[in-house]
Amino acid sequence: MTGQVHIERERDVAVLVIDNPPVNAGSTDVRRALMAAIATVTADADVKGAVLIGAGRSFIAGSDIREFDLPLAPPEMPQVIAAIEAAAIPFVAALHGAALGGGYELALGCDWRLAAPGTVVGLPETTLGIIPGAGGTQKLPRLVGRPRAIDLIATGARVGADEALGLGMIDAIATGDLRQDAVALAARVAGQKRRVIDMAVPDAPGLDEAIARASRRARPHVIHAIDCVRMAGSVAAADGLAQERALFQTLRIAPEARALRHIFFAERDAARGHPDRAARPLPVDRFGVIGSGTMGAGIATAILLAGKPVVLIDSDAAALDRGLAAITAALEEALRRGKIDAAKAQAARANLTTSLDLAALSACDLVIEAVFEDLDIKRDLVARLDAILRPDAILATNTSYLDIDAMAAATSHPDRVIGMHFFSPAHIMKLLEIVRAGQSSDLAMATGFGVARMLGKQPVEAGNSFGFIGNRIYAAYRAACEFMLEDGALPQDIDAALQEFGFAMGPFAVADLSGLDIAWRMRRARAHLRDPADRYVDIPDRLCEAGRFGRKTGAGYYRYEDGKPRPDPEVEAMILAASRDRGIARAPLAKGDIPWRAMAAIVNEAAHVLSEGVAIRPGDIDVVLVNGYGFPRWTGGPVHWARQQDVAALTMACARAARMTGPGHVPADLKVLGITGDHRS
Ligand code: 3H9
Repeated sequence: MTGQVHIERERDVAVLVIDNPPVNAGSTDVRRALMAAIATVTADADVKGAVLIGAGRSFIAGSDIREFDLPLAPPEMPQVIAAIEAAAIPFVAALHGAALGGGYELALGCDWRLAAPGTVVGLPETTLGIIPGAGGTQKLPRLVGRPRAIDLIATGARVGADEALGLGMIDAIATGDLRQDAVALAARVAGQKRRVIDMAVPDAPGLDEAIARASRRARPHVIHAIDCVRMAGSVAAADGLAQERALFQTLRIAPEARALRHIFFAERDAARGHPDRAARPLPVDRFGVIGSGTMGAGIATAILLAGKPVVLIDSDAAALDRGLAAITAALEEALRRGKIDAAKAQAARANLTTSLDLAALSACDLVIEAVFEDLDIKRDLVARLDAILRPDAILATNTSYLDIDAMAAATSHPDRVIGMHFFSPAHIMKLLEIVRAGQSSDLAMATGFGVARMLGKQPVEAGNSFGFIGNRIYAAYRAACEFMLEDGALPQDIDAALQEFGFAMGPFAVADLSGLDIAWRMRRARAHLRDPADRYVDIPDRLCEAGRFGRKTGAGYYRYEDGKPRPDPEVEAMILAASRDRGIARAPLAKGDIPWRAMAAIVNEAAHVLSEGVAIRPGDIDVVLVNGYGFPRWTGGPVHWARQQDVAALTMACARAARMTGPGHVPADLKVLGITGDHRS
């Protein structure tokens, strides 16, 4: 044994077992141990071949990205790979679990690649703001051609074993025991070397198209990755490898890669929920969903796609039929896109039961209600479920805003009530806020997190506050954008500036897409709760009064022609009138002011959300905004972004954002978010 690599012998084949739980990340210690083990086996004249294999659940999930903020200690991965390539004996990479990034590059340094069924291989570095740094951009094109290599590297695709075999990324899939098959292969090819780096880059059609596809809206590091792949085969191999490595080293410590690493770890932290929670999730096999509208049908689809049975309930037969049609269409789409195979699609359809009668939920382990967003309707439903659900069943509400304590008070098991706030379309969007109401038990919360994992969602724990984490912060952001409308900007100015900042869409394009009428209805229902001293922008009300509900009516903040948004002079006139009626002298906003004001509102609200305990970690806020609200991932989320700004300027902007909202709004203490000025990179 050499540190984290054990050497075992199977006759004249040496098996190097990499053992660095949980995922065998390629840390400095692993690289050192590998280097020493390679030296040992290559110095042993009795060893005719070697197998590299991972202990535990993976081959190597990639380089240890926790080490990426610091200078990398020797030996670096390219040196380890060079030692394998220089060896006289063949090396077989025996892959299982994940062989990603540096792990797959290590496999590309071996002479043969054998994978267990279910292995995932690929070069996901671009998702972390970097490019492959140990030969990936130079070797993958030699196996799959440059166009396909560009597609795979630019998207960071994780490729299943069958597809990888078809593409040539691996040589074979093990039919028996992976280790034994790999040892047999190494013995069979004793004396042969087959270095990928020595192979020619095959001519493959479609290079220009692949470059165009991958370059669309690409971040700068992706463009670097494309350039490296283009270089493969057209420069000497050593030069290609050296250029790739130099770029990797520069990108690794750049702000964007740091931000993406932050969000990588924040997502994993968030998925744990409250750190003090000891309860283990209850097993959930039978699900019920009440309400077959857009959300209910989407949630039912998500459950079916995870291979679990669902009972879908609606009190209205026509609505139930519509829900069923939506689910059938979503499953067909998943089949068409290759997300499931025909057998899984058929099993999913067979797993769906519909009923008009709540009594059909009596055997369910978890029931998610997604009925109309009205507290009285929900309370009445919850009360009726008391007599139907098993006393140990968990009841989750998919409300976006309503008070879950008020709902839980209608049942005799309030400890079993939690919020599960899905995002639309629920079978596609990854974010899932798991909401802890006043009496939610640890068991119910742990079960909510367990279910989120089962559904492949990104869970984040939230407290029971109006709008939870995401909608509450988004409301502050939208309000700040509406203030800017009144102060001098037009929807298209604000949308363009925020898109340029990195948002997937501007707030007014988003509002048009989701429909202005829903928020209008809610504003009217809650009008009595509004502080009359708060600044209230009535432009959205004016739009709704004019029948402009957004895309679905062909007009909202924009006019839609052939589905495309166009600035509308009628809207401009309404906005000018609104400013005039409030006595506001409009003045154009500087371009940089728009994102700055919007971000100050977000950061201020985020700090309130954290100090009130609605979010339990600053990083959870980043995870919510990035996964549910189109916030640019490459900034690391609003909190990480805020930590890179000038503290005094941001503090002033946040105070101004609070002041502008109304006298009842106070500037938050940004220190709770860790905004101290020490994080700037
Ligand atoms: C790279 O390789 C660059 C090279 O080109 C450079 C060459 C020199 N580092 O996700 P999970 C931790 S860049 C450090 O919950 P799953 C993770 O934080 C890398 N830690 O499990 C968690 O820790 P904790 C390219 C890592 O089963 C634990 O492992 N590779 C790394 O749901 C379990 O993770 C990638 O981008 C890492 N690389 O998913 C792959 N990976 O328990 C990144 C994981 O303390 N990893 N951890 O919270 C993944 O995609 C998933 O972790 C994986 C397992 C699919 C492997």
